[in-house]
Amino acid sequence: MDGEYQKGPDQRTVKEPEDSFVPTPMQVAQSLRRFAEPPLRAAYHVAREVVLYPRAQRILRAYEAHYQEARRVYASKGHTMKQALTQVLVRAFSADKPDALLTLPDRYGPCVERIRRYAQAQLERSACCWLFPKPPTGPFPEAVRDIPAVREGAVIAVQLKDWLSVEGLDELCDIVLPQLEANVYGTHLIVDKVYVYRNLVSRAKEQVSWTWHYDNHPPGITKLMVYLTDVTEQTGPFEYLRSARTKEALYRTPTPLSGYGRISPSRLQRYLAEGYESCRVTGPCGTLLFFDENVVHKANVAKSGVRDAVVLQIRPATFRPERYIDSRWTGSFQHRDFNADPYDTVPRLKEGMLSG
Ligand SMILES: O=C(O)CCC(=O)C(=O)O
Ligand SMILES: [Fe+2]
Repeated sequence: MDGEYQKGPDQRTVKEPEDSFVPTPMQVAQSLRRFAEPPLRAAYHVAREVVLYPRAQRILRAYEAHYQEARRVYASKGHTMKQALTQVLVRAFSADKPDALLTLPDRYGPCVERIRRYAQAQLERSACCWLFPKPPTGPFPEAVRDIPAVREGAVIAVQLKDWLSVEGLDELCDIVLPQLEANVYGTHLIVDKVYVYRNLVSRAKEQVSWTWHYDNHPPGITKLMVYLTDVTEQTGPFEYLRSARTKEALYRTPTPLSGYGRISPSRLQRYLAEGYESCRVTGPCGTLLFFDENVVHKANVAKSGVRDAVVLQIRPATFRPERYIDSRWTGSFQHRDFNADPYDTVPRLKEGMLSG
């Protein structure tokens, strides 16, 4: 290994995205066929792809250049990469399994316990949370469990509103992120998003992250997920697709701007027929998952119990942050997934979201 972090996935696992902006003759034919059906919608899709293609390519190039600059800055301060990870894909860590890439020291357990206690208390109070999908507006009773839509199983997840005051997160970052800076990225890192949420037992239709997808973000943006409850097959584990033979996760090349990359049921069937299998990550409270957002994955609705988790979306930075989590560069559910300009670290509200 030459110390280079190669983000590019193993060619064997690369699949072209369904919504790729590089139209193959087949896609062009499909687009033309769509004109004959619901004409306005098809015309909209074709026009959108044509208009967005150069912009999507510019974003990918800008992220790549930004990453190179972030590595130059990190190296210029005398930091060296201790080892390099060729591909992030999906990795699970726990305190009792030593791993050269990431060591979880003794203070990790108490740190997770602090986060767990805080998150659990907040996720039970209606005033502290958003519900997904959003039920008709309140007034809501004080306890989340008493909200009629929750009792009826119409809610999939409860999301914490205030990501900045979660106790223990700074310490979690101080434990994990310096190791990822030195062992994976070779750059300084910032926490771009904090998501704390609970997957509930629900009979609502699986949607967005609860269907098979890849996040479709520029390379270099990854996620750390820490389970805050014991997670079994029943309580809504993280699930991903991997090769049944090599156990390597399935990676999809991103095409930013076209939304999250949904994997259709027929596409999933094809993957399974081609030798991929699904893997549900179970484990005790404190299990830590580090994953590339462009692996094919999904969240699960709990069949019993609940699953609480904190997710940190991280990205390289061209500066050394005083704190990894800071409202100057950290956002949450109400913010856009990523900014088109990699140097723009300000959390930008999603359209239609009010601050706070
Ligand atoms: O909650 C989960 O298990 C997965 C959520 C997800 O899709 C993501 O964090 O990108
Ligand atoms: Fe996702």
